[in-house]
Amino acid sequence: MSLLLEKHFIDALKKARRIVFFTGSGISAESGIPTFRGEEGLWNKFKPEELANFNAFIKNPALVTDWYNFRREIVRKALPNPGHLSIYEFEKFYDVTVVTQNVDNLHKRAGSSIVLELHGNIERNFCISCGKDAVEMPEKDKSGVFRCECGGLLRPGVVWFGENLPTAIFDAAEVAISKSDLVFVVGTSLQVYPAASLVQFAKGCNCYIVEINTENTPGSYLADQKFIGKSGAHLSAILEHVKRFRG
Ligand code: BV8
Ligand code: ZN
Repeated sequence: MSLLLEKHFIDALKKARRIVFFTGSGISAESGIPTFRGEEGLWNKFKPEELANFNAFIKNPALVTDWYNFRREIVRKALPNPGHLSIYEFEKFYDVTVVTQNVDNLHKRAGSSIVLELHGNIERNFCISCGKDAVEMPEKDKSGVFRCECGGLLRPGVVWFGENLPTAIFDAAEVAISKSDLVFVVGTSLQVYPAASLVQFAKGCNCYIVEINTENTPGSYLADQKFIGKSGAHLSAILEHVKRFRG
């Protein structure tokens, strides 16, 4: 796809040294991973309150365990798409930091060097009693849950609603944004806080903000440049421009 870029956007790309890509589940949609709030979204069948929180897990560990197993299977079969791969290729021309709300590992699998996972990683599991990470996932026990050697319940290493984000990761995201010239906001509905507050923070740091999304979002008014459309095609097309003047 060829994409006409506004002069101010080209100038910003030419001047930039550091870029942050702030991504949400929309960037993984083209890898076949359902988003959270779209029509086929994960939250449509269940409400976040019902599943992605600690109390739901304690109340019904087998149901929550099955939901994450179902999603892990989808993630394992998924491949990084042109959106993830373009972000990796941007590293040839800029200092790049990826700040993602996604738990699907696809940025790392695409090769990105610095990936800050604000909401954890679905491939990680740890014990709620002794806190140890499970290296190998054991077989489910009779009640349909995974247990640690100590007998404690194993839970996914993701940040649930009502849980704090990992402070060091969130702080590192703010530092990366404060040092960056350009922030791409890709495939996120900006509904979930405090992650969504990073776009306002980027504005306060005078970053040039580029939003790529198939729809408008509550953060669109903050964007200096906005593309309505799929992230895979748009990021690849913008990368082609960069190759022309930086290649
Ligand atoms: C917390 C891991 C402190 C689990 C997830 C204000 C301040 C602080 C907190 C709050 C606040 N207001 C409300 C809260 C509470 C809550 C919250 O934000 N609720 C929302 C729903 C209102 N926040 C929290 O609980 C956070 N913790 O605040 O701690 C605290 C402590 C105690 C008590 C109170 C507060 C924790 C939030 C983390 C939750 N965990 N994930 C799991 O995955 O199972 S969030 C989940 O939503 C995913 O991580 C997901 O990434 C994230 C955000 O969603 P998006 O990524 O944006 O996905 P979505 O489907 O919404 O949008 C996709 C977009 O892509 C769409 O715009 C679509 O148009 C676009 N798109 C689709 N296809 C494409 C595309 N774009 C481009 N190309 C395409 N092809
Ligand atoms: Zn344990």
